[in-house]
Amino acid sequence: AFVINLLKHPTFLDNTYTTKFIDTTPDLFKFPQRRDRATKILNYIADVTVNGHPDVEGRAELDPLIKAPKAPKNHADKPAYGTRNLLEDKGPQAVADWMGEQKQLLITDTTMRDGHQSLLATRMRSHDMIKVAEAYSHNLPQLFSMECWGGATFDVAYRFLQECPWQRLRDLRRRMPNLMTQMLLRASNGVGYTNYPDNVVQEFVRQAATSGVDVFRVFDSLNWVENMRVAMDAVVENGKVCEGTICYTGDILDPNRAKYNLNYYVKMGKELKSAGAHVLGLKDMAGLLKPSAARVLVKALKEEVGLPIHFHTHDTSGIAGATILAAAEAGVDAVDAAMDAFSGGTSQPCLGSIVEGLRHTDRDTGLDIAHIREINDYWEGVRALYKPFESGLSSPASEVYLHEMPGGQFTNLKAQARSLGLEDRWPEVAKTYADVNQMFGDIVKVTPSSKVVGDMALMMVTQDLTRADVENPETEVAFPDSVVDMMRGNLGQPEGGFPDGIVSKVLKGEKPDTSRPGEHLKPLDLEAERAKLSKELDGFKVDDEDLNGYLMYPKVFLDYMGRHRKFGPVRTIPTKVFFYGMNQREEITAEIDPGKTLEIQLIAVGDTDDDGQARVFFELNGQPRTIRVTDRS
Ligand code: BTN
Ligand code: 3PY
Ligand code: ZN
Repeated sequence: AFVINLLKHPTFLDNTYTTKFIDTTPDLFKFPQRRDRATKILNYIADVTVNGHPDVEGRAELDPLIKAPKAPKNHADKPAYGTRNLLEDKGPQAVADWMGEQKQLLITDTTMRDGHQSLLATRMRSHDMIKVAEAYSHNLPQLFSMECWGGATFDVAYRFLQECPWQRLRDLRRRMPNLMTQMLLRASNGVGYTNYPDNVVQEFVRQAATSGVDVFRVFDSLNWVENMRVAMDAVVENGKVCEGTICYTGDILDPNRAKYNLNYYVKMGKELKSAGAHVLGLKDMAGLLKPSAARVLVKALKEEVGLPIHFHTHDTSGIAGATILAAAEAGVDAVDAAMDAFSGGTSQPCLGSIVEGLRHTDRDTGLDIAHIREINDYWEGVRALYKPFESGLSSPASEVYLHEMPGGQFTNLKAQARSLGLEDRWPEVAKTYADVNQMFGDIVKVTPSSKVVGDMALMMVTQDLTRADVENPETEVAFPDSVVDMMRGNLGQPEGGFPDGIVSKVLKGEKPDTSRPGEHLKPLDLEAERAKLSKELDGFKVDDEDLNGYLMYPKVFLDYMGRHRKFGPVRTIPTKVFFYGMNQREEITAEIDPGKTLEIQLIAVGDTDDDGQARVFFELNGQPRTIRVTDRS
């Protein structure tokens, strides 16, 4: 039972695990705090200074002399005309047509989404993104898009960073008016881990488009196009770029993996085109597409589907750069890369090196390498601030061809295995993950289906069960809830369906529902949900962004609101202070509204008195302020 509970814990949901469980504090939102925002922020800083932050406790320490990095200067008077301007002027089809006409390889920068999701357990704060956004818009206006939203970033923002993901989106959008923003959307799973009612997905897309997303990369975790239509239609209806996406798994060149052969991908590409995709996404979430396979696949998709192709991969194996160059030779239109300091390993290949690799060829990207270096210097400084969240993977891993784990899951699952005492048995976990995949019928593994396979593999290794044991009708097996849920059909259907044998063993004879989950999930009464939420928050006026956050993650959102009432807009303080508090005599600023800046200096931390209260002395805008906090240290 212990194992099963652990697997259900939210910190193990996906890429978000780091070190230990954090007690959420549901009682906070029952006591509305009426203090002003400055006082709330001082309370937060005092608390972290005295008690530390649970998320970084016991983890690698920062360099004591570390400084907040500074963003480079703008090298133009104003942002040059970019893809976002084209989208605004002429619409999404014009963007797709333009892509197809370009000779240069178009580049999406993933640093603000998949880069840190894959390398730093998704912990990058908005503060560190916003500071460099203007430099991007002025200095790299030729970028195709900035991937900066969706995937795991949505819930991690609320859950661990104590900030609103919608505000992040608006803040970035405003500072990069010429560049398209891009998000990763898990189709009917929204930015969550299970299928939502159709109207919730539609409402989420509408809000994301309104708050600032331009390109929606829509994928389904089982590659079931039927289950992508609601999300794709919503993107098209909102006038945004719909990147209907194939998730790549297996190996098209391997005759033993014939299920996912060239025909399979071409057929899916055509289905996505008929479903309204403007652009065809090719998402290699584990980094399995080998260079020679990329040549064949990209050429076939270009010729037979006829949409511009946007390729995404991960460098887990160490040869993804070669795959990108092969795809470029075969005519791929756009590729994803992460800025150097956030590239390699389970993240995307290195942006600067791809740009240089294509210099003086007919696919020259046109991006200024000196400007890239400057922005990258900034990112190097940012990465150092998040040292406690480093996964520690120090070299390429050809093992990925065995287990096929997505970039974001690989290091996460390793950390989970470690915390279950299975560190020495990692090779078994990797092999079992591959066995589970075969037992489930060889499925696409990407959030959320990858999490199901991971849960099952960890359960089997912990309980010393082999695939044969699980499949043996004589053996009693307690399956993880996520496995039961998937076999019931709640994530939809994989190519060829789940094997009957495993379905009946998991469901103990209960019949699965193989129809599209959205067909039997009743639409939610959104206004009733808004009223319910407002009531839970003592009459707080719930806007559409808040409502959408709550619909995706009810409990996470409520916990966030409770802490927000207590601590205020802590997204405005520097990252080092957010995780470590302040040193004596240190001074910071926090811009809580445009033009309204707090100047905060920590004067001293007093002794803790008999009733366990510590006094922390500040100067706030030059005025002395004393904050009392409970010393829990
Ligand atoms: C959580 O607790 O769910 C998320 C982490 C937020 C913790 C910070 S640390 C300083 C401050 N004091 C608390 O009790 N919580 C916040
Ligand atoms: C996500 O869904 O968050 C992913 O990054 C899948 O690759
Ligand atoms: Zn990815």
